[in-house]
Formats: sequence, C-alpha cells, structure tokens
Amino acid sequence: RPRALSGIQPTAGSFHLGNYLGAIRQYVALQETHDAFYMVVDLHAITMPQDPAELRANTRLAAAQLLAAGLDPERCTLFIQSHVPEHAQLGWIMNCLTGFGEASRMTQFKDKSARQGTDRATVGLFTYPILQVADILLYQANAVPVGEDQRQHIELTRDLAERFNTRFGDTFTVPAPHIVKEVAKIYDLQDPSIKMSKSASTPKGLINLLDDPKVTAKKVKSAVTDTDTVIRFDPVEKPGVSNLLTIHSTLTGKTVAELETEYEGKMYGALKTDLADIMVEFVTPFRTRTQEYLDDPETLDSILAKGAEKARAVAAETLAAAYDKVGFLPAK
Ligand code: AQP
Repeated sequence: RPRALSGIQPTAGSFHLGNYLGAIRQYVALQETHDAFYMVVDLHAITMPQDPAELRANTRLAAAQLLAAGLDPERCTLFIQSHVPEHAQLGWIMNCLTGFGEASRMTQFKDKSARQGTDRATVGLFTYPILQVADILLYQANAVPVGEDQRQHIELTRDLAERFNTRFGDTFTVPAPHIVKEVAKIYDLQDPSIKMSKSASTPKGLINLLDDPKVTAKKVKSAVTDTDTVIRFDPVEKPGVSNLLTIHSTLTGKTVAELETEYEGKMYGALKTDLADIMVEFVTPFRTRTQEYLDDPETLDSILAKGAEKARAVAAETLAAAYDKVGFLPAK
C-alpha cells in the first residue's frame, strides 16, 4: 500500500469547515487505500504564542475531532507530533539543507508575519515549512492530503527530498500533494475573495464545526452573495454563491450541475436555508461524537499512545538511515 501522511494544528480549538472539506475528508478517504499516518501538529502550534493549558486541552480536542470525523485507529495511525521526537531531529537536518532565500519565498510566512508584525514573528514560524518537510519524509509518504494553501510547502518537501537523495544517496520517497480541486480552497462566508481561515476570517465568515448549530445556521443564512439572483457556479463572477454550491455539493454528494438544476428559478434564500439545514445535520452528530471521546480520556490517550508507538517505529528507522547518510557517528 502507498503511504499517506498529513497533520493538522490544534490551535483554534474547533476545526473549521475549510479544514474539514479541504483536508480531513481526504484523510478519512485515504484510510481505505493507503497506509495512513495522521498527526496533531503541536510543534507547529507553538510557532505562534500559546497558553500551555489551552494547548494541552486543544491537542486532545483536535484528536477527538479527527476521530469524530471518521478516522479509525484500526485503519490509520493517529498520533501527536511531540510524542515522536524524530520530527524535531530530522527537522534540524532539513534546516541545514534549506537555503535562506528558498525559505524566504514561502508565501504563507509572508502573509502570517505581515499580519503579526514582522518583528514579532518567530524564527519558528519562518522555519515551520522545513519541519513540515521532516514530518512528511520521516514516513516515506507518497501522498500528502492538504488544501491548496499547502501546495508550496509540498513543493519544498519534494525539492529537499531530491536534494538529500542526490547529495547523500537514495533515502527519501519524493511525495506528491493530494489536493482535491473542488474543495482545495473553501472561502470565507463574508468575504469570498479570501480563504476561510482561523486567523484571517471574520467570526461571521468562519464556520467552526463545534459552534452551536444555531450559530452555524445563522452564519450560513447571512453569507455574502451578490446582487444578481441566478444560482449558478461561477467562481469569478459569483464567488459567494459558488462557495455555497461547493459546500452543498460536497456534503450531499450531489453534483454542482444537479444543484444548478434543482435551484433554477429559486432565490438565494432557498439555497441558504437548505444549506443551513444540511450543515446543522452534519455538525450535530459531529459535536456529540467529539464530546464522547473527550468524556473518555483514557480511551483517547490509549489510542494516541498506540499511534505514537506505531509512528515511532517508522520514524526511527528513517531517521537512523538519514543520520547514517549524513555522517553522524553512531552512539555506542
Ligand atoms: N479554507 C480552506 N479550504 C481548504 N482547505 C483548508 N485548509 C485550511 N483552510 C482551508 C487545510 O486544512 C489543513 C489543516 O490546516 P491547519 O489549521 O493545520 O493550518 P492552516 O492551513 O494554517 O489553517 P488555517 O485555518 O488557514 O490557519 P491560519 O489562519 O493560521 O492560516 C491543511 O491541509 C490546510 O490546507
């Protein structure tokens, strides 16, 4: 079986609809076809300031949500990044292979540091894509399910895998991004020109999966559309409506063309009301399942302990090969 690997940050508490449609749904699907490794990336979380108690709680909460979304510990390996020290260890080697200019070209760093104020952005935020390279290469992953915003980081991963292999001999699998075009970028409901994001979205434009379903319904119903009335998929002329159609189509399994026919001659209000109901139907059991995992921390922690053990077995083998290739003297 080919390998899949991906990670998600625990920082915001609740995952948002963009995380779910762009990434987590693909994690669930790839369990069936791949030897899949998924992790909650707490090392990445501290690239921005975190309250320690909140980080710990949010890390458990993230794992609970992944299980609630359909990850099955019998069919994939779910773990916490900091439980596998090899990530930081291989991360260092990758730092030493990356050009400063190369790292400076990462657009996500430019965006995030500009939002924070360049003086306040940490070196960790700058080098986080390089740690992500190590995350992926440690598992010899073939496929990396992510949203469009991560494409550049996967390109960097491919470059560094090839660079290491050329310089030191074949060691790493060169991975490919697994990006599902239709849902690769879910947009903010209030400003459909920007992606839905925990840090850049307005609260009304961001659908958090753990919000009260009533709040979710309200946000969907007040989504920004346009002054026209036709329900048609046209991301350039009608980005708001197109975003709603994408979300509807993905959650119901109907094609966008079917939806265009279904809503012919209907008002935007009809689409929004239906989508609000669909969202409520989706998030209500999701919230219940998440709470069930949180109410049973022993089971949750045991799933994560088993996951870390399986992950470490793979990661340790890759790291040992990389250490040897680089020329580190083995410890006796
Ligand atoms: N709007 C989105 N559409 C599709 N996919 C998305 N992802 C995030 N936003 C969208 C994908 O979700 C996965 C996990 O994301 P993350 O929280 O670990 O990191 P992120 O990309 O930094 O998410 P945010 O919410 O966008 O955070 P900020 O605001 O900090 O930048 C990734 O695969 C991502 O592509």
